[in-house]
Amino acid sequence: VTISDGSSRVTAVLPTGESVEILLFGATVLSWKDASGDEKLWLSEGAKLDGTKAVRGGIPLVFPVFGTAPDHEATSKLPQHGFARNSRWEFLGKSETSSNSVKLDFGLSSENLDDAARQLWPYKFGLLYSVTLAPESLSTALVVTNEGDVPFECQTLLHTYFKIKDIASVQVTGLEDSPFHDKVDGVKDKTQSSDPITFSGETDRVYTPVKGPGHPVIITDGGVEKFRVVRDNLDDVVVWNPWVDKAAGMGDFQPKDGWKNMVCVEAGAVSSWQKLEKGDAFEGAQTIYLH
Ligand code: TA6
Repeated sequence: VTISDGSSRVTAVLPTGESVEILLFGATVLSWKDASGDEKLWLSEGAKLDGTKAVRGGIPLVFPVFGTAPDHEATSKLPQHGFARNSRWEFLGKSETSSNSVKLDFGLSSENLDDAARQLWPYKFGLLYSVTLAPESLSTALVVTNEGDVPFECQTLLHTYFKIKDIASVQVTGLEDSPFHDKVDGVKDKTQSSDPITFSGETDRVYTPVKGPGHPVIITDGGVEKFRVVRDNLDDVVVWNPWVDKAAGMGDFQPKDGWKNMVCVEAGAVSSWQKLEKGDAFEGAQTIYLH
């Protein structure tokens, strides 16, 4: 395994050719390629990679709040999706889990936060984010610890942008019969039918899958299975495609018809608040298996 630890990015390449690239800003996975060099994640051509804005694409990290929470006092002043994706993380090093897989660790603590963010959310915390690359899978895991004396509540989510050929022929299965909050029309208590999810317009749904985190959520493209997402301790799955108008409205979303080539399936703990007492830890993870 070769690691190149640059000033702003870390890249790992397995002996069999698979690779992953992480931007220290936001500990954002920018790229994940299979052995043949085929890119698995969607990254906007307009994504800011200079730290001026959260990355549009790859796997941005959402913490300590999903979206905005105006009625949740402690996080009501935070920017959308919190500050983890907008902060500079430290590369803590690698551990080779085998001769042909590697785990890269990244850290962010309240000491690393800029004053503005610390003012908006004055809790002492530690985040440890691990990215594990193996020949047929990519895992990302976040451990949140309360390092202060004051309890806090948080939400966390792995905002994965999957690269697909054509959204019109994509199906997502594994969420059948599950309750969801539809953020497009605001209806909070819908239930998915026994059919797969298909896409014919803006889609923005927070599911709590009835079969639990161990049951795979599968993304097929043109009838071919491309990705299988298995979760650990992340009880919710957000499914998002901005479609034409919302893509047009995001300055960093390029090309403008790129919505046809991406789908977000996001593992998270966002439908309620995780309360961490002094010294408590919360861990949530996803493993994405290829084909
Ligand atoms: O995960 C879906 C979502 O919450 C959408 O509502 C949309 O806002 C998306 O995240 C992107 O949010 P961002 O702040 O990155 O533009």
